Order: sequence, then C-alpha cells, then structure tokens
Amino acid sequence: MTALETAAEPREIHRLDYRPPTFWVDSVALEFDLGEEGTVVTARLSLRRNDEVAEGPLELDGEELETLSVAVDGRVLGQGEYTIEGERLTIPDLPARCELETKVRIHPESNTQLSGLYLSSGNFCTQCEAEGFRRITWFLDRPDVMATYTVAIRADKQRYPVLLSNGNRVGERDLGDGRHEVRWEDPFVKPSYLFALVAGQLASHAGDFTTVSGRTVRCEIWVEAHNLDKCDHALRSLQAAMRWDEEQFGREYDLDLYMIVAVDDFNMGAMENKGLNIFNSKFVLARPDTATDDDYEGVEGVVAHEYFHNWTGNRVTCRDWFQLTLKEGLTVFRDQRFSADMGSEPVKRIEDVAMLRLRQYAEDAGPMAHPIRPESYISMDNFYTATVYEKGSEVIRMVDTLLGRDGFRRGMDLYFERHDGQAVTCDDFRAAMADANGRDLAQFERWYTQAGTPRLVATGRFDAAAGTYSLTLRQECPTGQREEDFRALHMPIRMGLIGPDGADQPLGFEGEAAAGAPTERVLELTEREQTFVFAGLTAEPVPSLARGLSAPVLLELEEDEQRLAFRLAHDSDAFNRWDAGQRLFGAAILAGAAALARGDEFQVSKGLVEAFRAVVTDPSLDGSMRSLAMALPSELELAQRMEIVDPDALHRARRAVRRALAEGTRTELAALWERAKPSGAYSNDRASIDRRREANVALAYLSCLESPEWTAAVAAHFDGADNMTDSQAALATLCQLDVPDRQRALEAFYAKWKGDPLVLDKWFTLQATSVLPGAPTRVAALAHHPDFTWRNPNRVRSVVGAFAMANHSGFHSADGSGYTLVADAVIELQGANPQLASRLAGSFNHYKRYDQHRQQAMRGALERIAAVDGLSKDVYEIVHRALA
Ligand code: 0A1
Ligand code: ZN
Repeated sequence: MTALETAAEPREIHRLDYRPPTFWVDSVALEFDLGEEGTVVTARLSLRRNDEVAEGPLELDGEELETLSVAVDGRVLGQGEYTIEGERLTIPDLPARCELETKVRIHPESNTQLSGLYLSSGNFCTQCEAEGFRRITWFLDRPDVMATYTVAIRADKQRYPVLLSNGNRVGERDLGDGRHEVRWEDPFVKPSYLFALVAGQLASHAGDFTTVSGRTVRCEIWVEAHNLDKCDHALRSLQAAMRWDEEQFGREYDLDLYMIVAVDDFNMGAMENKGLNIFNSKFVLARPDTATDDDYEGVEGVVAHEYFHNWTGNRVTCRDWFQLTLKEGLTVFRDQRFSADMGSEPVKRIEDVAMLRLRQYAEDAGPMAHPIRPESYISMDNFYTATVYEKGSEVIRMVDTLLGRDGFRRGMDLYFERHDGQAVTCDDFRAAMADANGRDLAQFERWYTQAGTPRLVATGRFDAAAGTYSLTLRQECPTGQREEDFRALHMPIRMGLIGPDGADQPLGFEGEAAAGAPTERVLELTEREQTFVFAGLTAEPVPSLARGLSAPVLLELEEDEQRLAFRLAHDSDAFNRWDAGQRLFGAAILAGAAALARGDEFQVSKGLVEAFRAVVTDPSLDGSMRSLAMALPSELELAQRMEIVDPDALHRARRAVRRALAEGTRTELAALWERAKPSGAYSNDRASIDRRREANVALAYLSCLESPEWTAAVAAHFDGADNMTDSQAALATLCQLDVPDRQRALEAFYAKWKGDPLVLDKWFTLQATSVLPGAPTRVAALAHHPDFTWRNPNRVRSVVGAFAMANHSGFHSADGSGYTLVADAVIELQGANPQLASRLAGSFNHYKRYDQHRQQAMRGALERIAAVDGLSKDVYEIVHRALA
C-alpha cells in the first residue's frame, strides 16, 4: 500500500479510548429559519468546563456546515480565535462557564443521506442518531453530553403549518411576513441524538392516555392527511405499550405529549426522539386492505420499541456508542416480551429466534462478527446490527432467566434508581442486576467481550442398571474465532427429559429424591465442560435442551430422524417442538442437496412425510403455530450449514422436499385449506389471523403440485381477497409459478395500488424474490421501472435488498449477474446515501463460503466497489472487512 492510500484510510475509533469531554453543555437554545434554499441554524450553548478534565480546548463536531458566525458571551470571535479543520471547530481559551453562540447555514433540500435535517415528501424532518446532530449545528455530538433544549422554528406558514420539536409546545406567533414561529421546550436533559424537528403539511390522529398516577397524556400520530385512516392501530399500540410498561416495569410516561410522525424516506425503522418519534411510514400506516397481519404486528412491535426507549435509552442513555446494546438489547428484549404478552408467547419466540439464526448467527460467522459491545468501528452507523440488537436482547434474556422475573425487575428498579438522567455503560447495567439480587455476574461479562456464536455440544448416556442419565454439555469456540480467545461463558440451559410416553420425567439429580423433583430445570453452565447426572429413570429419556433457546448458542446434539420426529410430536416446549421440526426438515434438505451435488437421485423418506402429516393435522396446534411448524428452513439459513454452499443443489433439494411433502399429504392439505380458507368478511381477531396463516401456508404447499386445479385456486384466492394478508400471500405464491395468472395478477395489483408507496413496495418485493429462472434480468428491469427510485430507501430495499437478502438462488445465479447488479447498486448509492449502500454491500459478506467460481465473482464485485474514488467510510468499512 502506498503512503497516499494509507493516508486516505478512514480512522478507526476504539472503545478503550473513551475520554470524558472537556466541557459539558447544560442547556441549548436553537433557532431554525427554515427555507427552501438553505436553512439558518442559531445555537446558544451554556458551557461548563468539566472539572474532571482540567485542561483542553473546546472541540465541537460539525459536518457540511457553512459557519456564519461564532460568538462567546455576546462577543463575535475573530478568525484567529478559533479554528475549523475538517469536521472540527476548536476554541482554545474559554472561561469555565460561558455562552457560545454559533450561526450556520445548512442545506436540507439537498441532503440525500437522510441524516441530520432533510426533506421527505416536501416536509422537513430530522434523524440525529448516531451522529446526525453535527450535520445541523456545531456541537459536542456525543451521547454523554446531556442538556435541556429550547427550540424556535420559523417557516412559511402556508407550506409548513405544522412545526414540531421535542417536549412541550410553549408558544406560537405570526411573524407578519407569511412566516410563523413555534417554540418548544423539553424539560428533560437529553443527548443530542434525541433531538428532533418536523415541519410541514401534516394532520394528526390523536387520543388520550391516562397514566397510572392519573395524568392525561395526549398521543398524536402525524401523517399526510390522506393517510389519516391508517393510524388507529399505531395509536392503540402506543396506548397498550404505555400501559404495559407501567404494569411490568413501573415506568410512567413523563411528558404531557407523545408524538409520532410518519415519513416515507427513512434509512431505518424508527427513531425514539424524546416526545417526538420519527418513523418510517412502514411502521405506522396500517389498514386491513393495505397491511398484512405481519405488518400489523410490525407496527405494534416498533411503536412499543420506540416507546420503551423513553426509559431505556432516553432517561438512562449510553455513555458512548460502544454501549449501544445497553439501550438496544434491553429495549428489544422489552418489546419482544410486550409482543409476546399481546399475542402468543411461543409464536413470538419462534419468530424472534428464526430471525436471530438467519441474520445474527450469519453475522457472527462472517467478517462483521463483533461482540454485542464492539471494540472498534470506523462508522458507527455500521454497528446498528443484528448482533447489537438481537443478540443483545438474548443476553438480557439470559439475565432474566438467571435472576427470574422478580429478580430481573428488582435489577431494573435499581438501574433506574441509580442512573436516571445519566449516560452509563453496560457494566453499570450488569452491576445493578447483580447488586439488586446479591448475585455475581462477573463471568457474565464475557458475553459482552467475546464475538461469535458458541457451540454447545451435548452428549447423553443412559445407565439402565443404575437408572441414571448423564448429560455432558461442552462449550466450544465459535466458528471463525480464535480458540485461545474463547473462555467459558455463564449460560442458562433450560431443559427437560422426555420419557417414552412423551411425558417430561422428574429431574432428580443423583443423590436427591426423584419424587417431587421438577420436570424442567435451568442448568447453569460456567465451565467449558460440565456433566449433570439425573437419577430415578426407568427408561432411556430423550433430552430436550436449551428450551426456548435459553442461550444464543448452536446446540449440537446427535438426533436421528426418528428422535426428531418424536420430539416434534411430543416435546412439551412449543419452541423445541418447532425446532425439532426445523432440524428434521433441514437435515433432509441438506442430505438431498449433497446427493444432487454428487449427481445422485434422492428420495424423501416416509418418516419425514408422516412427521409433516402429523403437523398438518395436529388438532392441538393453533394456526400460527401450525404455519410456523410447516415452514421449511430457508435456503439462506440452510446455506449457513453447508461446507461449501452449492446454491443450485440447495434450491433444487428444497423444492423437491417441498413438493414431496405436498404430494404425500395432499388430502390433508386440501382439508386444511377447506377448513381455514376465507369465509365471511375480514376480521382481525386472533382466531382469524391464525386461520389466514394456516390457510395460506396450506395453499402455498398445494401450489407446488403445479396442477391447474390448485393454480386456479390460488388465482381465485387472489381475486377474492378482501384484505392485504390474503392478497399478498396469493400473489407471492403466483410469483413462484410460471403461469399466465402471475402476470395478470401482478398487473391487477399494480393498477389498484400504484398510488400507495408501501403497497407498491410489496409489489416490487414479490417480483424481486421470485425464484423463476432469469431473476437478475427481471430485477434489473424492476430497477428501471418508472416507479423505481434510488432516493427512497424502502423502494431500494424492496427491489435490491429483497433480491440480495431473500432470493438466494437468484442472487447467486451462476453467471454472476446477480452480483453485478448489487455491486452496481452499491456504487450508485454510496455517495448519496452511504448508510443504505453499506447495508447492501453486506450482501457479499459470506462469499468465502461459496464455490471457487462464485467466490471469485463476489470478490471481483467487492474489489470493484473498493476501487471507487472517494468511497464513503460506511461502505469502506464493510468492504474492507469482507476483503481482509
Ligand atoms: N434507535 C433506533 C434505530 C435507529 C438508529 C439509527 C438511525 O439512523 C441512522 C435511525 C434509527 C431504534 O432502535 O429504533
Ligand atoms: Zn431501539
């Protein structure tokens, strides 16, 4: 590497380099003069030198700011009194307390990054997490600097009648020149990443919430007027979340107003700005004819997530961005528990684990592997990951399992008692949990320092003469991590032993009386290897381990088809029943893929078909559970388990298994469809949702028979649908079939929904995920469709993202055209929207696991991206990690 290239490398930031700031900001007064050709921002900061850091200049962060003036205590500073170098403004000599006023001009109208202040559908909005506030004004843009804010927003009254910011609205006045001003005040200290501003033509759907102490909180959902009839579910979800947090955690909302604003152009799901959440409209708008049952659940979960941040994130925030999982892992855990309470606990757990295994386990096994508390980053935006969020939540879940529900609550109470109004660390959280319960969680810290998914190898031995069963559990180093770095983790393993009759056996440890022993236990592992001996058993039991996935590990336990089928039928833990089925179907598909790769034929076993039949007909399963149990593991998930991924063989094997299961159980599937298919008008009660799920999964299987009869049934289901769940499911099924009805239905759907961006996203996605031959060509055509735009992240994700992440065989087309398409998209986007581009660039993270030919093609794609002049640091980080 030449010196020049080294100099251009973006800087890496390390967790252990944390230093407190030289100054605190006690209060901030902001004034916005919003304009269509530039906005002027005036910021007055009350500064106070940090006594712990006696020396050092004031250093402020700023990005793409045109600095108009800098003044201290009312005196404008001359050029020599401060310096601006790159993204830093330095003032060397300042009194211990002073007021700094800066005036800058920014250009929201040309902000395509969607970070800082930008325009979406002609309305102003902000996104400041993680480091977007510095794109608005000069600031100590770091989460440990917490201040109170007052905000004055001035704008044209006609074009921007609604002006919102955090906290309470404290005044409005007409400025006389067609402009008006609204003032806001947020009494709670907050870090800059929670600042928000919205200005535009919006209308609100509102309701009240009475808190446990009797205060009335006004809840407002702000949208474009034509979407007002799609807000009620979000409002109800918010009210339910408010009640739940009071009941479960004793947390009451603190302001008199809670606002949610929906915007169409947003890089992520939603943002928890204090009192003024800003959401991707995908997680607000829902009406039965435009949103599926899953979309409804998504809205409920995300609304709750952002609401729960008010305590876990806002009132108690992160000291630095390495601590992100402090707020995110904890808040995901809280929203998962909330959703479980609102619906079905096992269903929610299965959905969450399926996602964890698909996304997070993959991340853990690739170049982006990092502990839930990362050690370094180039761009923080790249660390809003499945690891920080979903694995972070699993780590909190383990604390909950270890301490029990009451112990966990005691820990939370102490955490809030100690740290309300502070910016703290993951260690502070762990200390509160430990102290409130008199427990030692020192070893538990390793979950925060070690990357990768640990393997847990289980072996069991039954001694018939002694009536004992010895279970040995051994922790193994995660794939891709160094053996010398791996140290035993503290993990809870919830388990049972199933007797031959399918009933859980009493789990008496050797030396204990078996009578009265519990039938389920949580084993606490702290060593690399531990053996547990259970006594009093009269027959060899079948172990059911890590129930509910009690620790985020890869469980390795040898189980043949018969044993898995037995657990699928009998495991008393609903999650493990599902998991047994996934292992059973997964093993069959992988064996099939291996056979096809060798050029051999393969047959689906009778046992597999019988196990599947039992699921289709089991009267004890509800429809959601049945549909989950019937779903085969995805190609993407199975690819993680192949030595060298052969996407073609995998695809053919999965298809063949699917078809064989459909053929083997066609009578039962048809009966299921008959029983569950739509009858009467749409309703969104749980029983109806369950029925839609099982009906749609049954019909999708039947469509694999490729018979005119069932294709016609799918088409008729599409034509007759009175709700988006059925409409989308039927269209998704048609999109996988090479039949004339596919095109007809796509055209009808487009004609009906072309004016609704979120529904149109579905239309794009269903086509981008079709596995019919020629996928890359079809996707390239979609990217040229008049309704496609690179400027809307949802649209880009619905086409390019869906193709790269959810069309395994298409993306990995042997001719490499899928790779070219995605690399072109990354290059197209990286300047305008680096965050979105770097997410897409992650599609190549696993190239080393594929055959030589594909490896080379993917490597070529990565190198082409790496060679782009002035590559954004977000994309740089992803691509360079992958290529390393
Ligand atoms: N804190 C939000 C996620 C979020 C993060 C970054 C964003 O912009 C780069 C936007 C949202 C949450 O957890 O919901
Ligand atoms: Zn969050």
